[in-house]
Amino acid sequence: MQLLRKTALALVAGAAVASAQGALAETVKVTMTAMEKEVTIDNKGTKYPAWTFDGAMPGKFVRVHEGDTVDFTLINPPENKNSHAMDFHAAQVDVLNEFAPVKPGETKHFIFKAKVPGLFMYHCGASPMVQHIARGMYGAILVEPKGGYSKAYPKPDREYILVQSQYFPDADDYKAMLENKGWAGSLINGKILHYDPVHDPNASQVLEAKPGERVRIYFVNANINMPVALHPIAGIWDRVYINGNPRNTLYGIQTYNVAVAEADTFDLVSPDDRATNNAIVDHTMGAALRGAITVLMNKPDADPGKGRGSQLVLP
Ligand SMILES: [Cu+2]
Repeated sequence: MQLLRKTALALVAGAAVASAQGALAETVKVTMTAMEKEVTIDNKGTKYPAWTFDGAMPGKFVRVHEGDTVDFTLINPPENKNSHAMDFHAAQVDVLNEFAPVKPGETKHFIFKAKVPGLFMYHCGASPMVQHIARGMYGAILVEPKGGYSKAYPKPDREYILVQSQYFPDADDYKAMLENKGWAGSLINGKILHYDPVHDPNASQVLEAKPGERVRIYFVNANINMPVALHPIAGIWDRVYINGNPRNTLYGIQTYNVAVAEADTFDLVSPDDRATNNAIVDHTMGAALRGAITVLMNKPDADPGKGRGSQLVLP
């Protein structure tokens, strides 16, 4: 009787541990539909024949936790003309299997475990890949570290996602894209000077925070050929988490070079005793002046919703 009771207790204890672990690691279902569809690439309404995930350029922001299983489905509807694919940089799988192209009318399903924390790019890998990325099939996936926030990775007051890419007006000339010829714009979250009313009177959005708040920028370089020299004008990056992983932290950085297909996380803390503005730029001047400038206003009456909840990617 005594032995039976001990065994039962051990089983209960074992089940409790198992369910605690189960509660921590989740399966996150993510479904995307490849859509060949026109989008707007600037603040005045210029149209572009994009290829997209779910009709938006960049595709939606995916946020999971280290240890989660991502259960992914890519739908390529029959009305599309091209094969498409999904390549999550956060996955460790088989390029010839999970990342294989999906023909129009077909659907692909795969799962992967997000084992490495950080910020990662995702993109379409169908051929010619240069064209599928240049036409808009890219986005960001954040794998939050298992330990959560800590001294090494403080909780931010605001979070924003910025994805930079190159705009090639001739959407069919993928050879020019390969040679970096004819790129006419730098897109931030899909638009030239998206959040810069200083240089574009048609821009209506800026990032906002209160003075002294810790603003976390999740930055993805989805360019075709060019690294990004990310610099916060009138500020200094308090921290740069290389690949978005708190184990790779740099402090007090003016400019950080983000390689093509790299994603890094940047913390900026403005002075707490006055209102200020920063311009987050690709200091590569040809890219900045083609559209890679983003204004961050640090002011006491900052919109409380911006950089929180559903407003991490501003429209
Ligand atoms: Cu594609």
